[in-house]
Amino acid sequence: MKGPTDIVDAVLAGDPAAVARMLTFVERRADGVDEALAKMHQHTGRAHVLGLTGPPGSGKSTLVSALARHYRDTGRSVGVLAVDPSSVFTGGAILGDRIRMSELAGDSGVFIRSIATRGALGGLSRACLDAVAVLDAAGKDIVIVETVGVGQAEVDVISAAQTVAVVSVPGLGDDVQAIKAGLLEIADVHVVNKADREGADRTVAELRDMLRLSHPRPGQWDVPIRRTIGTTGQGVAELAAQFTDHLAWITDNGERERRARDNAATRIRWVVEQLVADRLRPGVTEFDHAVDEVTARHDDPLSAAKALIAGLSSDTQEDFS
Ligand SMILES: Nc1nc2c(ncn2[C@@H]2O[C@H](COP(=O)(O)OP(=O)(O)O)[C@@H](O)[C@H]2O)c(=O)[nH]1
Ligand SMILES: [Mg+2]
Repeated sequence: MKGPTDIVDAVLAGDPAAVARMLTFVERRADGVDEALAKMHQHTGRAHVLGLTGPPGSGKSTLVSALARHYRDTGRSVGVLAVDPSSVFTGGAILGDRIRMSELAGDSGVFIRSIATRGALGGLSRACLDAVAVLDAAGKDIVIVETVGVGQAEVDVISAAQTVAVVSVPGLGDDVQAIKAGLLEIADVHVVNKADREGADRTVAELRDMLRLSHPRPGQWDVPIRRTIGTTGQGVAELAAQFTDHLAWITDNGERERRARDNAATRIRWVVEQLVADRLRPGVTEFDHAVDEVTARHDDPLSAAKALIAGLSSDTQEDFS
């Protein structure tokens, strides 16, 4: 049975079966997955990572399919990650997404995967960031992450994207849903999907008012509002062009570098926490000794922890050999 490090070369070569397996390893946090990610790291940072978020039913999956088709038509390879917590309750959403996206399934230039929020060991955000890294390393030009815009984990996930699109639809009540959900701050591009429906003008106007209130300071990105019809693909090429403009803008003004640094910091902290937790746990001689000392009041938890961490520095090296 091949482990994560055995299939790194195949992933880097873009082999879809290897990519699928690596993503399963990532989801399960299989042994060796951090070593595999370490090997792939230098091959990442090339993809344009798009985050697409908005309420359930707003047409995100439909838009993702239309975007994927557009990118394929213009010769670019695409990876899609659908993070859909609603599947926890209905069991149906992921299946629905799969069927809708299966029209692209015969194309090896498109790789589509759902990440089950309940199955992701080690946290959803980590599984998702690592999965993005795998698709990036596999040579996908564009990686699209679809999430329902609820909860901190989803916001964390989407913040890892270089360009975040927030999808709204007309006629879901008086207020634009994105405003209610607190998604306004994270939008680089607003999408009003289902523009074929009544009320699209009003939704655009409401968003425009909101954006005017938070009007950009000089030198800030001016968040555009795009109308789309996901089912026909209308407006999708223009939306993709907007994403490209945004990437160019963040590249020029240093924001891309800043997001990359945030991302690197998050990943390092995850691994640091894990390495420490793995080495300092019951069953490890030094740790058990510290437990004895603290229990007997010969030592206190803070001093014991500091001593244990100080003792680590000499021998953590072996983990990376
Ligand atoms: N009328 C109309 N329906 C759309 C449009 N985009 C998507 N839909 C429909 O909206 C429903 C929900 O779409 P889906 O992509 O699953 O939404 P998601 O939950 O945000 O991923 C589906 O029945 C789509 O066919 C659109 O632009 N106009
Ligand atoms: Mg969906």
